[in-house]
Order: sequence, then C-alpha cells, then structure tokens
Amino acid sequence: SDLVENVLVERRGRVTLVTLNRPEALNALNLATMTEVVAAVRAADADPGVGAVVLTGSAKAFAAGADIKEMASQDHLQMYRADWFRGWEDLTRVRIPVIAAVSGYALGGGCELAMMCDLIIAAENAKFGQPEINLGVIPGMGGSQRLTRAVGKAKAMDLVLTGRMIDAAEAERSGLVSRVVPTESLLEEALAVAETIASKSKPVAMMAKEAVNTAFETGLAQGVVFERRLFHSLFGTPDQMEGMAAFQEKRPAEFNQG
Ligand code: CO8
Repeated sequence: SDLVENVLVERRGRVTLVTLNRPEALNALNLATMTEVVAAVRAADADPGVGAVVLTGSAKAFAAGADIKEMASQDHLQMYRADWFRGWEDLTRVRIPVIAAVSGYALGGGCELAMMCDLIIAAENAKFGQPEINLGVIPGMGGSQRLTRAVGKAKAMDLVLTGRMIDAAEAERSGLVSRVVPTESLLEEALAVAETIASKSKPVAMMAKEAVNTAFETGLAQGVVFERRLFHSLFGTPDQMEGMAAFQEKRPAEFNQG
C-alpha cells in the first residue's frame, strides 16, 4: 500500500481501493485530497488490469464535507480565479466504474463526492446531508444538481434548504444509494460488487456506464439512439463473440480484461 499524504491506494485483485485518510478532520476534502483522489482514480482508469474502483473513508466518516478551514478565509475573486472545486469534475470523466462505500458521515462535499461515483453502497450507520446552508453557502460540488436528479425535487429541496441529515434507510428509499449493508461488512461487500464488475469486459463496462450516464445528460430520444449505436459497436469486439459463444456452449465467459 502506497501512503500518499491524504489518501491510501491499494490494489485488491482487479480492484483499486482508494481510502480517504484524514481522520483528524473526518476526511474533510481539501485541495490536496482532491488531487490525490483524482490521480488515483485516473491511474486505475488507465490500467487495463483494473476493472473497478472502490472509494471509501473511515468507519466514522466517508467525508464530512469540503474543508471548511481551507475555504473560510477565501474571498470571491480567489474562489472564482481558482475555480474552486472544478478539479473534482475530473473524477466524473473517468470511464472505469467507481463505487462509493459510505460509512458514517457523507455531508456537503462528502455527499457530493459520493454522488460523483457511479453507485453508492451505504453502511447502516451512514448519514447523508447537504448542510452548506448552515454555513451560509450552498452546495458547490454539484450537489444541487446531482441530488435533484438522484432523488427528485421534493427530497432535494428538503435536504438543501434545511441542511438535515438522512440515514441509510431514508437514502435507500429515496434512490440515493444502491444498497445498504451491515456496517462491519461494508468494505467486504463493496469490494465484492467491484470484483463482480471487474470480472466483466472492461470496455463493455465502460460503455455500459457511458450509456447510463447519458440518461442524465440528454433527452430520451437522443439517449436511446446513443445506446443503440454503442450496442452496435460492441459487435466489433472479441468480448461480444466470447460472451455469446460462452452462452451457447453453456460455459462461463472469459473476457479479455483489456
Ligand atoms: N472541514 C474541516 N474540518 C472539519 C470538517 C470540515 N468539513 N468537518 C469536521 N472537521 C474537523 C473538526 O473541525 C474537528 O477538528 P478539530 O478537532 O481540530 O476541532 C474534527 O474534524 C472532528 O470533528 P468534530 O469534533 O466536529 O466531530 P463530531 O463528531 O463532534 O461532529 C460532524 C461530526 C457533525 C460531522 C461535524 O464535524 C460537522 O458538522 N462537520 C461539518 C459538516 C459540514 O458542514 N459539511 C459541509 C461543509 S461545506 C461543503 O462541503 C461544501 C461547500 C460548498 C461551498 C461552496 C463554496 C464554493
């Protein structure tokens, strides 16, 4: 395991595990952490031997938000010139599937970071919220947009305007998280889901992710055509031939992991 300053990066089989590692600040997301997380996930994206990423925090906090201490003294022009938080968008441009494994607090930027991932697996003790309004600001890493798309206007307005936290059960009911698992087995479960994804053809998983993401960015008619064209393109890949041959030969498929 390589210890970078704020993030631990480990290889677990075909999965890269990225662990936020600022326990003294409940994994508050400062700019250095952003740079390290993005670098680790981009490296996994580029590595043909890695098929999925798990991003996690500690038992107490996935991340308690953007680093308030780092932001507090900035003025408008400094925020604007730095385009503060822009760097996190690079995480949404990777094509490898990224799973957020959330235990404890996922607040503000922490909730927004989880929502930048492709799916969220929550421990029973997880708490999600967008408490920025209590600090005299609003979500700044995509929360007002991604939360609204994930859970709809009713819940998004409730969370963004009151700053209240929701527990894992409410997050699952609302459609924010994919699964809720016992707190003590969070990492094991998330790594198992990641390994399942990593056992598929990586390019096919990348296209599947791209297709689902297109649903958020285009209209239905355009999205359906985009999906169909991706589908057609897969008939130029060895993994389509292997997958369909394996089915007919009643054996497990062996995908080219490249
Ligand atoms: N930033 C910096 N430090 C933090 C943060 C944070 N977001 N959260 C916790 N910490 C630090 C605490 O200051 C404390 O440090 P110290 O020991 O030096 O005082 C340490 O972590 C432990 O925290 P607590 O003692 O508070 O732990 P508790 O268990 O008592 O409470 C809570 C846990 C409830 C999670 C509490 O820490 C809390 O409310 N944290 C802040 C949550 C929050 O408001 N998050 C949103 C931040 S803003 C954001 O993410 C988006 C900003 C968008 C702004 C747009 C600008 C462009």
